[in-house]
Amino acid sequence: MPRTAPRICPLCEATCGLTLTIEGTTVTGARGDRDDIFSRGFICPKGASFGELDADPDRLRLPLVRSYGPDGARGALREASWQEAYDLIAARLPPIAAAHGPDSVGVVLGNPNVHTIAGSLYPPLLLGALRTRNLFTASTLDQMPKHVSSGLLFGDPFAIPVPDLDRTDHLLLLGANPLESNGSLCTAPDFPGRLRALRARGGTLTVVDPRRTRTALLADRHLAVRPGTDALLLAALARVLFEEKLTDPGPLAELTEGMDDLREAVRDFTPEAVAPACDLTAGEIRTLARELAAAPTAAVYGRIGSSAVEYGTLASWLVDVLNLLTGNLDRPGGALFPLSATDRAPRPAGPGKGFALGRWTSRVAGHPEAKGELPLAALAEEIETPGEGRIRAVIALAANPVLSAPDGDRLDRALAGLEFMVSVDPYLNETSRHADVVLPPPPPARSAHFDYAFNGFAVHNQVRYTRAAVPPEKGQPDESEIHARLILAVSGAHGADPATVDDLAIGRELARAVADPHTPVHGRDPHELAALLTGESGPERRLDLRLRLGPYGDGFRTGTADTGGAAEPAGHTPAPDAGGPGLSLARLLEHPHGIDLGPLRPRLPGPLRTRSGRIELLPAPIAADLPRLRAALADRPAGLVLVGRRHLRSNNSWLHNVPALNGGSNRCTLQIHPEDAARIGLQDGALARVTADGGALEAPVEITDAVRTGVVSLPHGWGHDRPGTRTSVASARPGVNVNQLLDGSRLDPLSGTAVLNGFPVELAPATPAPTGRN
Ligand SMILES: Nc1nc2c(c(=O)[nH]1)N[C@H]1C(S)=C(S)[C@@H](COP(=O)(O)OP(=O)(O)OC[C@H]3O[C@@H](n4cnc5c(=O)[nH]c(N)nc54)[C@H](O)[C@@H]3O)O[C@H]1N2
Ligand SMILES: Nc1nc2c(c(=O)[nH]1)N[C@H]1C(S)=C(S)[C@@H](COP(=O)(O)OP(=O)(O)OC[C@H]3O[C@@H](n4cnc5c(=O)[nH]c(N)nc54)[C@H](O)[C@@H]3O)O[C@H]1N2
Ligand code: SF4
Ligand SMILES: [Mo]
Repeated sequence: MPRTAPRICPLCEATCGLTLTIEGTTVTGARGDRDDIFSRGFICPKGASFGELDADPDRLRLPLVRSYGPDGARGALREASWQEAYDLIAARLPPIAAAHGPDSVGVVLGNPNVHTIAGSLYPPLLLGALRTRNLFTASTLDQMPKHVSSGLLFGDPFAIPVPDLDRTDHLLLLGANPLESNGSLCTAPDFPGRLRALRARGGTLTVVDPRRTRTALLADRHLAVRPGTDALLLAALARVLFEEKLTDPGPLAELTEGMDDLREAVRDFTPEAVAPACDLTAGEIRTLARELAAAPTAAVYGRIGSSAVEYGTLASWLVDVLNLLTGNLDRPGGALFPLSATDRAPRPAGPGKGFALGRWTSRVAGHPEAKGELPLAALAEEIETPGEGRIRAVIALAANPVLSAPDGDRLDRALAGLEFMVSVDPYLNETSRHADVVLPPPPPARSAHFDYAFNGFAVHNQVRYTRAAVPPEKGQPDESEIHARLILAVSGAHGADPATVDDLAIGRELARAVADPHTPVHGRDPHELAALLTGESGPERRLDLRLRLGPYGDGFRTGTADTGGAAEPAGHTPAPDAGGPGLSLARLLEHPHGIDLGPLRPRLPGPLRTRSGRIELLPAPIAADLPRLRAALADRPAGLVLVGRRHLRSNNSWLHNVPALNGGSNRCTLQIHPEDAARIGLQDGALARVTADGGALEAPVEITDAVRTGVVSLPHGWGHDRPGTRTSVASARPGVNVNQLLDGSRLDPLSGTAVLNGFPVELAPATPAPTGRN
């Protein structure tokens, strides 16, 4: 008899609720959960393929460990028991750190960590155990510019305002294509529907993108900007607002410092000055600024195409500067700070610790750290370059940097030369094939799901939790246990009960909470509180703890669990004890389709952690980077530049092994405008040779006027043609790795983020073009 079970989709940031159909232990179907309080039945083709992904025969079921020759030479990978796998880690990794210091172990965290409970809860503990400064994550291929700009503006790199999609009158969207990506740093199931609703209620949508994307087709206005120039455009918008006296920060004026300096800083960026560089007209820019100021409410929102670019931090900063200047920061219909159920409960406003950049630098190139991370683009050189502090071992959690980061060939060689490597990954792929131990997490149906990360970027406050829909296979640990045992193995406690890791984490969090006068548990006994936690597992107890101490939590007060009052976060009411939803794990489990915590509300000054306790509009590192942008006013590159793109049926590098998602229009083609194709002599479907400063590749040409002239586009995540992987479907249609065109030297300097969009390329027909035609 088939049964159904709810499961939040882990495949993108939209976090849709799915209803899985399960026969025995097999997922035979997935549809949108109409009762989900947030996604209301929305689903996309990836979510619909959940069963196929879950049952992928290439997925690893058992750990792989490497055999070594008598001389210690690295041999092949073979299946092994979990015990053998952890034993090998415990035997090999700690001695490397002991002999060469903590920095000799590098940690790489990939994107799926933000989609799993394990990836949200355990990496901080792993890093604490290792004490390495060599941390590299997908953020430096993605949103690090936003963390840096938020850190500088608001004092907290996680204080990221999200556009109030459902209430705004005017959305200016730059470098995002939510009709394919379903949104990012803006968790909104059915983003397309929400954009259509914006249009339907008379709102305005402007899309800035060098490609006429499906999102652009939905817009009132599409500006096909020249790639990499969004910061110029945004600076010009600010310039117009000042010049035409259209700035009106409202109540935030009191809370802001640096307004006069900001006005001076953008003075040179007149629409006339930036227009030629952006390839827009000054009139278009002025109109945009006036409309932004005139709209009853408006939100500016920028994502990957304005982030993983040359001036990514400046563009990310200007997005919020514009929201503030137009009075839209922290007001309904504008851009607001979400308050998730596992955030720290709001506390009294006041000066904070602030945000510092460059507290240390990378060993080889001297890149400054940002948010405790070094640029992923610098990983290969940190492994290859001899000397003290060289990375000799790597732990990669849910990461495939050989495809996702610049110059995968070099990284490929570097990883092959490591003394030891561990991957926690369900696939034997381009990166994990270098590991000495691969630890595979169970398929998603067998994992519980909670969105620690994305609830904090959601357009509506809500909370949902789904337990594993299918029980684990005998002997298969869940990913949290894998992480916990890995932590024990690297920290000299190999073999201890993995629950000790959770107990330690709970003990630490409770000790902090009871010592903090702003928590409801101040002064209470942490042991008594720990004993009150419920849940079937360590990670569930940890979730219970976060929920109960969070802004909507029951605060471990007895008798509050049944108040049933409105979902009012504690910190928003004058008296935090006045009630609230009284969240706890037990309470959440009573609501399998989630609990609505209400629309986003103004929260400032609450989120501010700057040293001044105010919004610091023109932080020094930003001011110091502006001359670089000023120099770009003179840029008029004549050649072609390359930008990326996403497809609805893709997910970075790792969904190409699901047959239903690989094929059709989801192809690794080089999109080029007909005029450019004709000039270079490229034929549709023929191979083009693409050359850039990092290398060359050949890709099939797709001629389309959806991409503007002067720009070509290749998607990332392809290039599945390396030996030694086990991804049969992906390997049969490998595509090419766009990141092979990069050598890792192009970075946004403040954030260390790789410039993945808007870098120069040269094109030629891969085979001599037939003459006498066209
Ligand atoms: N040129 C170009 N390059 C880009 C981008 C671009 O736009 N253009 N985008 C960048 C962005 S935004 C990102 S986020 C990065 C992503 O970069 P990565 O995080 O390195 O890449 P992913 O393809 O997301 O793969 C992550 C790995 O996680 C594994 N995995 C999947 N599910 C799980 C799980 O539940 N647990 C564990 N342990 N592992 C799992 C997959 O098998 C895969 O090996 O790529 C970046 N690279
Ligand atoms: N289907 C699917 N969904 C995904 C992913 C996926 O791989 N596939 N990946 C997930 C991840 S990790 C992330 S970070 C998000 C990203 O989510 P989005 O930021 O929405 O990513 P994209 O769809 O790549 O859209 C970026 C757009 O920027 C444009 N662009 C490129 N360069 C420039 C520029 O210089 N200026 C401007 N204005 N635009 C530019 C590109 O043409 C592209 O349309 O998507 C997530 N969701
Ligand atoms: S939009 Fe994202 S979360 Fe929703 S079903 Fe598709 S992949 Fe899953
Ligand atoms: Mo990403």
